[in-house]
Amino acid sequence: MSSLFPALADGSGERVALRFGERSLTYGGLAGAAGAVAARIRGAGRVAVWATPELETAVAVTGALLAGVAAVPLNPKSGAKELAHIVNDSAPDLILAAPGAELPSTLGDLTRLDVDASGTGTAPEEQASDTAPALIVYTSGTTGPPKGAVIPRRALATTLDALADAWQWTAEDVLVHGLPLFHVHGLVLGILGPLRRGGSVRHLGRFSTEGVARELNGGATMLFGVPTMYHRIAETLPGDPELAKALAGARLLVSGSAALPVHDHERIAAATGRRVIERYGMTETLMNTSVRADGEARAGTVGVPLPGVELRLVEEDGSEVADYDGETVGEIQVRGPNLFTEYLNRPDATAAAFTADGWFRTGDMAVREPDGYVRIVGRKATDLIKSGGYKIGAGEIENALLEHPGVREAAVTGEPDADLGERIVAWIVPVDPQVPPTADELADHVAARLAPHKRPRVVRYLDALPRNDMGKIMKRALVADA
Ligand code: MCA
Ligand code: AMP
Repeated sequence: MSSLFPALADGSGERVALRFGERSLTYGGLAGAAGAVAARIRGAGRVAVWATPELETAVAVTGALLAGVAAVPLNPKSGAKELAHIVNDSAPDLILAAPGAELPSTLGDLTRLDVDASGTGTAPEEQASDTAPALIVYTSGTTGPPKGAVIPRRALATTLDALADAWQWTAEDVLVHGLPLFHVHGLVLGILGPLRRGGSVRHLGRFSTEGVARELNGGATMLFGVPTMYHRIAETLPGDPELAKALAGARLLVSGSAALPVHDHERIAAATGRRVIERYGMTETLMNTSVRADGEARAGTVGVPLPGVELRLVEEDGSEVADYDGETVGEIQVRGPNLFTEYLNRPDATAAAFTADGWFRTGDMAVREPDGYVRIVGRKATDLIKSGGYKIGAGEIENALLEHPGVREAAVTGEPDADLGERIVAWIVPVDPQVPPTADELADHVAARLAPHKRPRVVRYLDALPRNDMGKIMKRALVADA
């Protein structure tokens, strides 16, 4: 296939490609460092990447893509149980990490390769086919452990080019963000996006409104974030003229991974004169729709299908919603070159995710406005929680809680949270009601097993969980009781 990164090809670019804090790499430097990684891993089946928010993560993934080797980004805060599952399931040959990064014993004797950001290899010509796996990104479902979505090279190229069209994204753009690098948003859009355009990215290491203000006032042109980040910006704006000036001067402010509440849209517009635009995507589909840079930025919608993406709304009985009336709700189904190919080692789950004629069932419910704008109104599964932009399955948290010796029964729900969108609530029937495990103890327990963002933020204690005649937990009754 054609190259994913044309700007790396001549190996001599002086333009800055990546900046993480004080450290940066030009296109020439990145070609050398990623080329050295590619030479070391060529022929490997798969590589894991210890995806800390550092230069080395970007170099490692770029090197793997140059070599045509699939990369599995790992959350460096993953707990033992989640990490063991991902490593067993994806069976990488090697793990790439920044020198000095401490790797947990859960990784066993997996061979480690330290990434040298000052490496001096040569970017090889990319030879992998369009359908070859590029990334395997783990994503939660309603039950069971996370599944590895196999994302082909074709999907990366088409989604990034469709976004370039929608956002008039060019080599002149300098992106700023503080997103984690083990999910599609931060890694594919936030790192591979600028590299495919031949532009620049400045990563904040960790999100802060100060960092956003500094970089946008210092030449950055675009900001990507999850709604929690924009909510924190909206909260900070009234007392922070530097931040208001920074946002007012940006070319494009983009939110995604969850719905940005209209209230935050309006507060940001009022303080800066600028409208945040939303795009809608999924790990399995990459990006499906967006408000276009040359379109009307309408709060509460995710815009129109991106070039190459077929999108339809489907009713419960399988019939297609024909109306563009802003009212008739259907499940969003999508088809196109932006889709993943399969869930790794899960033919059952892959088959269930697609209709017989090849449409992917997103599980998101939406309506279409008369002019084609898509408005997401909810989600089919109540057991999926979106907190801080992370998708979290209630089932995996319940399983982890049940492994605590003080827990007899557990149910997990999401409830509205102004900052996180939804917060995770654990409903616990303790083994001993006199000495129930504390909320902190349960949060630590889940964080150590799964990941800190999956920890319950609230714990409520009950004598028994409400169940129907079949013994199934009635979660709606739990929420109503709160
Ligand atoms: C707290 N911490 C703990 C515990 N409690 N660690 C261990 N045990 C505990 N009990 C630590 C955390 O690890 C973290 O560490 C710190 O305390 C703060 O944690 P938390 O409160 O969770 O963080 P936050 O500041 O509230 O995070 C908000 C955030 C974050 C920055 C917005 O939620 C975030 O980065 N979200 C982005 C999610 C995302 O990228 N989603 C994309 C997937 P430390 O201090 O070391 O950090 S969706 C996607 O890709 C699709 C395609 C799409 O459409 O985009
Ligand atoms: P993930 O599986 O973590 O990739 O998250 C994908 C899910 O995030 C989608 O199925 C949607 O439910 C949600 N999502 C992403 N972007 C948006 C958006 N702009 N508005 C509402 N929901 C979104």
